[in-house]
Amino acid sequence: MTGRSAFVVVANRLPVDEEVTSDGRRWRASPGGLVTALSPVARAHRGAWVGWGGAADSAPEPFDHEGIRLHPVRLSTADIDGFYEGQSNSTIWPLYHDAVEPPSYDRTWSDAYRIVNARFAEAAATVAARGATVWVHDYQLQLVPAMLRAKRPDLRIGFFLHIPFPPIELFMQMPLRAEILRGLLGADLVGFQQKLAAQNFVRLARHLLDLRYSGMTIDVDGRAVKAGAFPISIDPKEMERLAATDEIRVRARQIRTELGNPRTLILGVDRLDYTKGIELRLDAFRELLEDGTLTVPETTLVQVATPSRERVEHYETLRTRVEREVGRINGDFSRVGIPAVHYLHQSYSRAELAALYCAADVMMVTPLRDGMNLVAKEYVAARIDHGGALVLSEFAGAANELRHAFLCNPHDLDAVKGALMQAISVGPSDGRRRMQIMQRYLRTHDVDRWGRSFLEILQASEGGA
Ligand code: GDG
Repeated sequence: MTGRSAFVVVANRLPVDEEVTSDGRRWRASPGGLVTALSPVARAHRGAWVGWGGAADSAPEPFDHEGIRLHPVRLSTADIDGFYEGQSNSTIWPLYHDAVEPPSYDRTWSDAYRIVNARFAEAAATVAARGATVWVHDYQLQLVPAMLRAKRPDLRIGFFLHIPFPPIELFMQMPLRAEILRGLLGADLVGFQQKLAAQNFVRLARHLLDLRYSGMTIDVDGRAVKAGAFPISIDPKEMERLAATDEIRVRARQIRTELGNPRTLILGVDRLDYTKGIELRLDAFRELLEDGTLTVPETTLVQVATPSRERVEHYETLRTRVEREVGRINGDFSRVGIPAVHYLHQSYSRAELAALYCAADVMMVTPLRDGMNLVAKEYVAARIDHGGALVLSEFAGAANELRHAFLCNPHDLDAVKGALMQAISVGPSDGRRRMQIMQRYLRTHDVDRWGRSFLEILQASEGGA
């Protein structure tokens, strides 16, 4: 078993993107919640990472990247269509997010999902040392735990779902429902962002497979499978450090100047995804401009919408809707040289994101449903000046922890407008107090603690044979 790893992460994507250019191949760190959260944990364990490199039909030999041994898995163009864009992002993603867009079902996607999950399980089985701990991630790989256990009963297997886990009534829509549930039950520990999600899971095990549970432990043919809530977090020190540099301070001031020094700068940073509530945020802003509560140029909205899943139909139509609405607001309310909304369909460096966080008076995080939402936590961590205010949807997992944000129901437009206006007009001492309380919370509930608490409970589980 030499060369195999005692700790293995299995995730759809490697923590890097492969770019195939005319000069050959190069790797760059990829954005996204999972990578941001997991790289430090994998590095601390000197682990291996099994995942897809991001380019079709390419799987180079394993290589080391920033202290982690990376094992690329090959996905063909057909796999990407059926497994990734189909079953993962057109069926499971919308279904698990309360079906805020209707999920699509297609038998060929289910087949592709099985085949690709088996490939990941095979790769993990090859990479893991005897008795190793394997941590499988997210909705694309829910069949992997059981497939891996069948091949390697000696392993200790954990699974963490980064997105919500739906209530029984919704989950029951899924054609692959029993297979997915059995797949997850192949793990020793199944982790969720929220307690409610973990409860949905154990109840589903009884409802669908007639399994008994006691507390949060399910009896699967004599094997104990634990479920639990492990709210993910960030490394707040990274944001604090960035925000403290002269470069970021200067850049934050420069951003405000470039925007014409508005009295109030409102910011949104999201992947361009229909779960993130970008449209309702624009609607709230438009109504406040229409009724004169807010005015341009005193107020400006900057919306960073990072390109995401562009070949999936719902995402294409969302982009059209968002861009139409931005155009409409700007047509009605911009001045020459001063747009009401700055819409940026681009990806930025961490440093530029930190500068935007530091520059913004109000951060709007208004998802219709979100497992956690790391942007909300990053914004709080970046405000080492204790300035700024956070508007946060009650339907983001982060709302259970960041109780001193201006919380709102994203399905109630008046509530969103109310929370935004409260955030804009918060007094300096109240605003400071709220930020300080949330920052103290994040310092003690960081991503290290998330990783450690999951792995401690996983190590204490029955584990492999
Ligand atoms: C899933 C769940 C859960 C965004 N734009 C850029 C960029 N980002 C970074 C942010 C943040 C991350 O991506 C986004 O994380 P979120 O948590 O907000 O959202 P998802 O991508 O949907 O993540 C979510 C998460 O997994 C972790 O479990 O919280 O609920 O949906 O870190 O800063 N990073 C860079 N450039 C960008 O343009 N560098």
